[in-house]
Amino acid sequence: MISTVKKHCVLVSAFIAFIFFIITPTLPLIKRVRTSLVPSRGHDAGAFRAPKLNVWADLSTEEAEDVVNFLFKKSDLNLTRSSLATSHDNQIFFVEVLQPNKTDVLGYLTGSSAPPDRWARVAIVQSATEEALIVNFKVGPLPINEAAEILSLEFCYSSGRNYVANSISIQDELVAWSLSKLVEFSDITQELLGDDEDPFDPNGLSVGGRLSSVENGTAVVWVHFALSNPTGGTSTLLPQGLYTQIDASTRDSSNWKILQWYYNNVLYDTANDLRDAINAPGFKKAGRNTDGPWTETVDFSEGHADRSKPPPTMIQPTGARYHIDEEENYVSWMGFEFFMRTSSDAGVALHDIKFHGDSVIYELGLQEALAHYAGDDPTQGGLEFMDTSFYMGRLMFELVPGYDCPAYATYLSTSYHFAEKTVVNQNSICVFEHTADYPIQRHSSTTRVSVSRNTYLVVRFVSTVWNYDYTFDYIFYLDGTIEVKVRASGFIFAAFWTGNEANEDEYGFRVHDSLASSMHDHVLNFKADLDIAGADNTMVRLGIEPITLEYPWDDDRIKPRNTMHLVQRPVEKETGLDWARNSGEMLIVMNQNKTNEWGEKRGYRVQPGSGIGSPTHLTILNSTALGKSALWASRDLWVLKRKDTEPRSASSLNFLDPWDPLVDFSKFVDDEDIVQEDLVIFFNLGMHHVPHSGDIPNTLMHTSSSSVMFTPFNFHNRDPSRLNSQGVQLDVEAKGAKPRYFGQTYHEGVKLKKSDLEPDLTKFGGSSGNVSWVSKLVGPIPWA
Ligand SMILES: *[C@@H]1O[C@H](CO)[C@@H](O)[C@H](O)[C@H]1NC(C)=O
Ligand SMILES: *[C@@H]1O[C@H](CO)[C@@H](O)[C@H](O)[C@H]1NC(C)=O
Ligand SMILES: *[C@@H]1O[C@H](CO)[C@@H](O)[C@H](O)[C@H]1NC(C)=O
Ligand SMILES: *[C@@H]1O[C@H](CO)[C@@H](O)[C@H](O)[C@H]1NC(C)=O
Ligand SMILES: *[C@@H]1O[C@H](CO)[C@@H](O)[C@H](O)[C@H]1NC(C)=O
Ligand SMILES: *[C@@H]1O[C@H](CO)[C@@H](O)[C@H](O)[C@H]1NC(C)=O
Ligand SMILES: [Cu+2]
Repeated sequence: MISTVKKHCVLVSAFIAFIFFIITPTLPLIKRVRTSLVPSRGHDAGAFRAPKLNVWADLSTEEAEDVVNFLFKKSDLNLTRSSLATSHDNQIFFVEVLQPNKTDVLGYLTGSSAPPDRWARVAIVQSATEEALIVNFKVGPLPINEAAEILSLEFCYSSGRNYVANSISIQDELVAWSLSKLVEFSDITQELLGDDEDPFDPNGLSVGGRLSSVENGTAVVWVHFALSNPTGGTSTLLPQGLYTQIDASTRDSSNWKILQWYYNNVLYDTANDLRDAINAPGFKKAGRNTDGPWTETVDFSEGHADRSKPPPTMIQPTGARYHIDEEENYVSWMGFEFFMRTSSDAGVALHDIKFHGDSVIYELGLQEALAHYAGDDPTQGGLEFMDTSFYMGRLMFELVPGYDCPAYATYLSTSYHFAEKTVVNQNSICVFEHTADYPIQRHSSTTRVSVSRNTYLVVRFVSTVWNYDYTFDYIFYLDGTIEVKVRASGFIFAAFWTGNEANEDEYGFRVHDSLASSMHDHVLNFKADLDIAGADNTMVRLGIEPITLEYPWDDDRIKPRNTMHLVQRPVEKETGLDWARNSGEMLIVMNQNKTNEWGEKRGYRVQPGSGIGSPTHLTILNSTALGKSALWASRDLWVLKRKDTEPRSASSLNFLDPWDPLVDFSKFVDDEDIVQEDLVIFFNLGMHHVPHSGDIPNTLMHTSSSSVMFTPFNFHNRDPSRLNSQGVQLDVEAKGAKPRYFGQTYHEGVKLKKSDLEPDLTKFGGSSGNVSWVSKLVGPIPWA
């Protein structure tokens, strides 16, 4: 929202998932839609069909509408239509599918029972009552008929509650209050931050808030002043170094107060103290940050001479080799099969991943994406974001063909049902095959060379959470490996640089006039419900360890021998684990009851993938800001017994009550036996992000990536990629080489259209997926 006040214009907006959050006065709350995945190019829509229904699919628009109508018939909910609702009414936040219990799905997948009943889950913003809450219900079974019920939904929350106190209910009022109140301090902002700009300039000052404490659904907030930039979204690079604290710890705004001020490393108890200081001789002003070409993400100037030639690109001259059932969101490629589904908060998850008919993973998906900052000012010092609170699925915007994904990819659309409306995000998932620049296998011998191409399948989506863009990939390799990868780009959330010599470079590095980078940890939690050749599995730690041994065949002169060996240690109880130092331990999930032809237990290894270094966990111990809301972040991964009552490690509402969150992950880790049980691994991707001058204007994806791979380990009798990779064997003789191709070669007469190389982008953002509308609904973009 952009609201202008007289001199010095103060645009009050909010960049933090907290107080100012998603809800804007003129817009409905949240709402959810069925995810329909609609191919738009590159895919031969034949008669390919999934063998089963996608029982995880989100609600269709019709189902969602039925649920909404049903809710409005329940007078005890006392619902107001979102278009009319104020922050003192009850309204529908979102409607989406309630994921079925695995217990009920397994029978269906094995053919022994009917598909489980479909239920919807509903979040209601309950603000008509004295205590503002967000309350969760389940509604069903679907389709809605006389038997349909609305029931409290708490089985999936370790707190045992179905509600959380809603500190964001006061957002609208707080924004309005701040707008009117902060104008009283225009003399301060004008003196410290002012210049001759038009006071009604939309690029004027804005403020954003960070919750510094939450209690009973109300809050104390530190706000900071920044320059706003409605088009470029650069306000996180334009902090102005002035901060003030607002006490909004009651719902009644007549009790709200401006508390302290902070400027240039000095804390002032009141605004008058700051005024006195300003007027005293010798007062030192900090610098300012102003916008300019330095924040532009693109440089259109000439650059290197060779930039004028377009670079090499990937094409798909003979059509797609994967198959997608668009109705059921089911994909088949080179022996892999899986279902896709979306959720409004966590984007795309995969289900029932099989490789050559064997079960590998029942569920693979994001749970939460945390960014935790540190610094010596009141904003950075307590800043953290839990990005599902912004509804990352809904923030999956349209992908740019030819740039985000190859031109020939299949693009799928998703939809969500928020505040009685369906939002469609056009072309927000892409699926494509790609051939790596390196082979998956090669070998030269005296007379023979063999090389196999490394072709893999990618499911990709991008979630833009205000200043940050996360690109998520699920990658499938020909040997049965499955990789989960995240890369971040976008604007850093920078700190104001005061040039304080006492702690120079303690939390980051100076990157512009009065700007410092701000160290932070990214930790993204994923669930992998592994079913390695069946649901009952055991996690084995395979130690690679030094040892001193005597072998009977060794010369007495050199006995004993220093060497190394393998040690297997099954993990017997639920626990957290870290990637071993020097990779001295492999983590392998095995099925003790299924062996390969050689009598070895079939397994999949869980390992850091091809990111920058090992994935990280949270550096901060017992974070003051997070409380108990993200305890999964303290280790690299957790191995737990799967339960219907623990479907998610986190809730998008956890930030509203950090010390008594809806889902307290630590309660999942309760010492249960996990040998040959149905295991779940909650693992973290992450990076310690210490931005430097190269993060200006944007963080680059190759410096901010993290990945975990699931790789077959004795799962097969030999490498299965031999059967599906494509390549050449050369027999080299005196007369020359005789190539023998496996798979097919390209043939003459391949015709390319320009759009195969450079898609027509003039239709981008057209049809139903109006990015600007969606982003306005969501909130983060317009603040920027
Ligand atoms: C229903 O909500 C309205 C506000 O929308 C409120 O004024 C009224 O008191 C509520 N009724 C009940 C019975 O809670
Ligand atoms: C899933 O299982 C839990 C725990 O047994 C149960 O409370 C819940 O009702 C089940 N969900 C559905 C949709 O049946
Ligand atoms: C929150 O509620 C509790 C219990 O009702 C009360 O003791 C406490 O003072 C309240 N805190 C605030 C900040 O209102
Ligand atoms: C699975 O293996 C365990 C030993 O690891 C054995 O005790 C159990 O009987 C086996 N179960 C089946 C169904 O074969
Ligand atoms: C964090 O909390 C744990 C458990 O309460 C405690 O053992 C540990 O000492 C704490 N660490 C720090 C740095 O406060
Ligand atoms: C997108 O939506 C916005 C706001 O509703 C509207 O102003 C704009 O014209 C729309 N753009 C397109 C391409 O439909
Ligand atoms: Cu970062």
